[in-house]
Amino acid sequence: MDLLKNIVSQFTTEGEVISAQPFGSGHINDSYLVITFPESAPDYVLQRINHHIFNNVHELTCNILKVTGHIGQKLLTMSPGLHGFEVIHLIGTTEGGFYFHDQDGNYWRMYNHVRGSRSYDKVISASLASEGGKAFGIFQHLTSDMDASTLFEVLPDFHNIAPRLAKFRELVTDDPAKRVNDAESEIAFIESRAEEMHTILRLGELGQIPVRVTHNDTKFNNILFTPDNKAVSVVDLDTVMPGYILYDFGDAIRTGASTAAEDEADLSRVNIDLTLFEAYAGGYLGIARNFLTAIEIDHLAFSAKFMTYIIGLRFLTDHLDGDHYYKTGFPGHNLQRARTQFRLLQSMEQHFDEMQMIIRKFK
Ligand code: GN1
Ligand code: MG
Repeated sequence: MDLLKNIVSQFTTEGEVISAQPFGSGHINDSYLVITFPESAPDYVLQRINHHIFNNVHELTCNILKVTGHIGQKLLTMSPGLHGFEVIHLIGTTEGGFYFHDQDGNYWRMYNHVRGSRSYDKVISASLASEGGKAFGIFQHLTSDMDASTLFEVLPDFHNIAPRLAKFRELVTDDPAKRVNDAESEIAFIESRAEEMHTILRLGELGQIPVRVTHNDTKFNNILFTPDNKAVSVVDLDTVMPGYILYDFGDAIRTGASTAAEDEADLSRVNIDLTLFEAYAGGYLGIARNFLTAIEIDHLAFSAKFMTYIIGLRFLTDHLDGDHYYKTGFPGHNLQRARTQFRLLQSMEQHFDEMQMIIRKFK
């Protein structure tokens, strides 16, 4: 706590810190909710950025400032706040920057905490899913007039299937952690769908889908809700970069329209929930159909399969590599996460025609 208090004192915060507790369920950065006194002072989210993964904290911060500045400006000048939407903002340091580099080499930054807001690891109702869809629809709408090329590519090729598969195949060959034998069926699962999963990459290479400002980590728990479950903001802006909109839709469905958690061990509980899918898609397209192209809309259902595949691939890759990338809670956690993704993907495959029909309804 003293360490964290000392870090907080590097930022231009209001009030006195009364607690700083681990916050959220991210797999990469360490986050703390900082509560201050008096109650009228804002609360904050303090984060230690994983600089082994995000190795250009300066450019990453510039991206966040650009995007939050752009959205903040638009919210000020637009019809009285789009559905009450807010944008989070970085807190300045006493030195005039937006991150603090400590003596041990750690990078820290702070955001305001949206008062009274909460997130959901599990979607509890169709209306929550619909609100979530609206939130990312609004985020993308408000950034749709930004020039994506002004943003730095923080994690190059983040959702690019070709280098992800190449790295995976290299590990299958080298087998550094001696785990290939026990993952044969998962490896075969990846290979059996590898060809189909180049679809979005090819559309991009042919110029058939535009590069836009995208969030790239649209897990459902990155959406903030008010106490009465209205979506109020989106968080986790580290991976905001140029990208394809399909990635953002797909990852939200992977996490927001599944009947189970990302690492559910009982695979019989893992399915696509078409009611949640329809609700999210309806909330999202209610806003996004105004700026998406027909080709983008036609691939939304596929994007859910794609993101479930590529995230499963990344979990499996990290498992074969010996668990260096994601935080894990127990041995074999990454393999379990991968299996859950593959089961969810199979369920989407079984219901793919229905998913397509649902999207068509909102077109
Ligand atoms: C990581 O840390 P978190 O939960 O925000 C990952 C995402 C994955 C996600 C899977 C920078 O996000 O790409 O979708 O785990 N972020 C990074 O749960 O790799
Ligand atoms: Mg993230």
